[in-house]
Amino acid sequence: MGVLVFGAVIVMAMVTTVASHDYGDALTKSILFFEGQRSGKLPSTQRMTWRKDSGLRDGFQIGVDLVGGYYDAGDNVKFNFPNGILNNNAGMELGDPYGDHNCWERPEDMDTPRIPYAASKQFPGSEVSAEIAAALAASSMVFRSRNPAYSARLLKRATMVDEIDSYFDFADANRGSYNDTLGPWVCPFYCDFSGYEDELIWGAAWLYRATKEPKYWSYVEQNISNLEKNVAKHTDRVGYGGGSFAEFGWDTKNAGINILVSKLLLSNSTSDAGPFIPNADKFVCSVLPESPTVSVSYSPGGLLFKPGGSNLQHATALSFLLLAYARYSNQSNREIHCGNVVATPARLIQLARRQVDYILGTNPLNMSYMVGYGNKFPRKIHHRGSSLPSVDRYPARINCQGGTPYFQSNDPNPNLLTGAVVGGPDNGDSYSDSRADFVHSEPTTYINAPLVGLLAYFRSNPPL
Ligand SMILES: *[C@@H]1O[C@H](CO)[C@@H](O)[C@H](O)[C@H]1NC(C)=O
Ligand SMILES: *[C@@H]1O[C@H](CO)[C@@H](O)[C@H](O)[C@H]1NC(C)=O
Ligand SMILES: *[C@@H]1O[C@H](CO)[C@@H](O)[C@H](O)[C@H]1NC(C)=O
Ligand SMILES: *[C@@H]1O[C@H](CO)[C@@H](O)[C@H](O)[C@H]1NC(C)=O
Ligand SMILES: CC(=O)N[C@H]1CO[C@H](CO)[C@@H](O)[C@@H]1O
Repeated sequence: MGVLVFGAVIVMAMVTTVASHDYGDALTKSILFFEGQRSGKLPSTQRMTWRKDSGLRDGFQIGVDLVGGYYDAGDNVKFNFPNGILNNNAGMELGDPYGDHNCWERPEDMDTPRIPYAASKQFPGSEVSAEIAAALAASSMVFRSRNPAYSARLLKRATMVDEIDSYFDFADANRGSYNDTLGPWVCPFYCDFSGYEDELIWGAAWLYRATKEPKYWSYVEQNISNLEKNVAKHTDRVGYGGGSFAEFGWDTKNAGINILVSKLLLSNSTSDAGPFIPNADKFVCSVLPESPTVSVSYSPGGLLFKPGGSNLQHATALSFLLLAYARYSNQSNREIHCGNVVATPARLIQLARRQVDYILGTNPLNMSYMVGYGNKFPRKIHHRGSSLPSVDRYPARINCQGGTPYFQSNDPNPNLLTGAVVGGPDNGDSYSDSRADFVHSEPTTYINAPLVGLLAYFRSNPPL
């Protein structure tokens, strides 16, 4: 009897594991990850306690306080383009990426030059400034009901900043790419291949949603056709069969713009769809596996693949858009047609959930790609802080080259960067768990960011 009950419990547990994931647990962890990426003075509420204060003099050499913000990935540079996170002024990047990448050092010990790069009239960086405006506008909406004062402050920063009139106006008035301004300081790290025009429209679209000011809507409407004329420029220098409408990530915003604007148009039957809804539909058809115009690929185990490094950034970012568009389409009762194939909102949500489940362990290796979720997950992630002993355990400084033995070690990382999602498996569903293989083993803020949104949805809308 005892054995039977025990057996039944095991079978039930197995069924539960296969059928669904603990999205709430994964959501909590996906947010916790960002605490491990924090730079500057850590708050007293810091839960990832193996991390300590770092970069406490960032910006001081130019007399500006640039302390704080986030490290974008497994290194100690604050690249602001993929993060879109405000420090002060129009900070574009902080750190010397070459010096930093040549060292394997804890952020708490780093001693490579902390060079600040800020956008100005002479040194434009429209994509970074416009991305910051978009991030501020979107965040102001998130905090509007819970913390109206903070929300108002965020919006004010997007639309009105110190000596700069507004991040958006500054980006638009001083047009130029940070790619040209900073050259080798951002390329090959975060080269902007798609230009800054998409970020200007993206910034205007978010500002329109946050403020409802007609000038931002005019900006979107008047410039979108130029944007769509540009043939897809390639992310990470890798050729790709999709069009501009199929691109979405830290560089190219096109699909995000179309879906964001579609939400406004779908809820307003009097307005003209313009190029937005048709292009949003084309995006869906480029992702749906059964679509005749699919341009992404899928591994045998079902994971979405697109050219370019850190593949899970594509799986999370595109799934997030599919989910958002499915919900807008459902609210307005429409289906998407890809040739003869009909994409219902339910099908798009199912596809997005399939990607999330794959990441959490429903895959041929039964491996979760989120550190600390499930019992089989990456142990040797490409992340300096996670792989070196913590300051608590080893208070003495570990210098630039002093970290090399830890990088080369076959031991698992001593510090769990809980919630970090790595670049992921190869397109044959294999994963080597190698610290040196950064394309697959490095976590990044832009893999996790869209995943937070997906997990929040699946946490409150579990599968039937
Ligand atoms: C950014 O710089 C890289 C390297 O010089 C170049 O290949 C790329 O085309 C540039 N992007 C744009 C939009 O000009
Ligand atoms: C709906 O669209 C029309 C035409 O574009 C516009 O004048 C109107 O303000 C929109 N209504 C809402 C509620 O957004
Ligand atoms: C789709 O819309 C229906 C009717 O408005 C609603 O009941 C349902 O919850 C929606 N489904 C999703 C997945 O949003
Ligand atoms: C993954 O889990 C399934 C179901 O429990 C099992 O049949 C399979 O052998 C496992 N695969 C690996 C590689 O562990
Ligand atoms: C980046 C860009 O081309 N912006 C244009 C958007 O539309 C306005 C109004 O037509 C133009 O003044 C901008 O130059």
